[in-house]
Parts: sequence; C-alpha cells; structure tokens
Amino acid sequence: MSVDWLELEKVATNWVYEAGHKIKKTLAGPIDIESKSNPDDLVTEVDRAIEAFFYEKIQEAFPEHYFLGEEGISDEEPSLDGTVWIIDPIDGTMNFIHQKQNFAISVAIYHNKVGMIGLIYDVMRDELFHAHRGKGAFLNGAELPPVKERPLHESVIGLNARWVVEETNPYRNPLKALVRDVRSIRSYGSAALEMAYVASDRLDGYLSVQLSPWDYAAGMIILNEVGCVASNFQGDPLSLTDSGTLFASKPHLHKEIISIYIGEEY
Ligand code: 2AM
Ligand code: CA
Ligand code: CA
Ligand code: CA
Repeated sequence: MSVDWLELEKVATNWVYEAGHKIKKTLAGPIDIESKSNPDDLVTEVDRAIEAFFYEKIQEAFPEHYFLGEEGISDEEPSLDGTVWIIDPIDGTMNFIHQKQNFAISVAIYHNKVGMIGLIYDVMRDELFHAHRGKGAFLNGAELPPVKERPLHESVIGLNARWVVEETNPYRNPLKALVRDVRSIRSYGSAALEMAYVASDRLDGYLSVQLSPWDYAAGMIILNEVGCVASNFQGDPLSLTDSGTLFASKPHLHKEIISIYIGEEY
C-alpha cells in the first residue's frame, strides 16, 4: 500500500503540537516522578501519558503502522519492515523535572528502515525542527541551509561532562583529549535537541556514550537533510533496535574526531 507522506507529515506535526500543549498544561500542577535503571534515570507520569497519546492516535488512524516508544508501549515485535513510528515522548526528562524547559518531543517515521519524517519539538521555546526525506530540514518552517564546517579548534561540541570523569567509562581519556582541543563544550541534556542544534549550526557536533533508537531516530533524519552524519563512535551506522554510542556532526569534523579521538575500540 502506498503512503501519502505529505499527509502523514501534516498529521504527525499536528499531534506533536497537541502533545506539546498537553505537556505545558501539566507544568501547573504536581508531577509524579519515578526512577528506572538508577536513581538519576527518571520517568514521570507525563512521559507515559504522552507516549500513550501518540500510541492511541496512531492505532486509530494507521492500524497497520508499528510503534516503538521509550516508555514501554511497543508492538510485541515492532517490525522495521513497513511503517514504524519511533517516539520519545519527552527527551530530557531531567530538564523537564528540574528546569521545566529544555526538553523535546521526538517523533520519527521510518519506512522499510529508511527515515522518512523527523520531528523534534522544543515545547517551551516553541521551536519545531522537522525534516522530510529528500525535501530538506526546517526550523519553524524556515529551511535550514546545508551546514558549513569549522576547524576542530573553533568547534563547539555537545557532551555530558560526567563521561569525562567517570572512571568506568572506556571513552574517558579520548573524550578528555577532545574537550581539551575544541573551542568549548555545552551540555544541554536532551540528545534530540542537541542533534537538532548540530543540524541548525548551534553546535558543530554532539557525542553520547549511551543512547537508544528513540533518542536519535528523528535527529538522524534531520541531520541527513543538511549534510551531517550520525553514527556510533566507530563510524558505523546507528541501530534502530539496539543502544550504543552516538556521534553526530558535520561531515569533515566527523571523520577527524573519529580518526584522532574516539574511533578505536576501547
Ligand atoms: P531521556 O531524557 O529521554 O531519558 C541526557 O543526557 C540525554 O540522554 C537525554 O536525551 C536522555 O533521554 C538520554 N538518555 C539515554 N539514556 C539515559 C539514561 N539511562 N539516563 C538518563 N538519560 C538518558
Ligand atoms: Ca528516559
Ligand atoms: Ca531520550
Ligand atoms: Ca524520554
């Protein structure tokens, strides 16, 4: 069955705005918070409710589509053949809880493993980054130009400082050297937004030692449209089923950082 991508993009965009509105409304009252894998790995009732909102909308409108979300609503065996929605209802949950800003909704639609539509919505700033495969990437409707490179020593990189000090992190030393050599480091705390910032030239690159498909599925599609590259630290393609390292950046810088700093297996 053929898919009307323009219609799908319109519908997905409307749902993202609707979800953003729902999230904003919750900020007025108390929010129930729980820990997941460790005391700092947080989830709220809002993360779960927003994931359920998307799942129900998609089930109703497109029952033949698959669904993969961070908070556990997934089809039993989400297939990568056919059309699959990969959704992080709130990316940057810690920011959502502590700052009530600097978080995003991330929605990606893949078709037979190819990223077709990517949406990253910064709810509180009302900034929607979106991309449609082959048709470009946009910020609030304005097309993002192909990225321009800067030399490494003038580059600003997104990175969580924790990974540079954590004794058990095998990438500690390569990341230390990278932190030393670039112009500066930023830590925004939302992988989706940091990837959108690389695509829109607010950052030159972004690295994370541990992310999952819902963290980067939409970001990859947006980056691809402006000529950026997203891979693991070895430069291999990212998985849509497994977690791992992520390095997103402008293409020349991508090659340079992998070859000098992070590309070796540790
Ligand atoms: P999340 O807020 O959706 O959990 C924080 O540096 C970034 O890493 C966020 O994008 C966060 O997504 C993501 N992340 C992935 N795994 C995480 C984990 N186990 N604990 C905290 N953040 C995680
Ligand atoms: Ca999480
Ligand atoms: Ca996430
Ligand atoms: Ca999340």
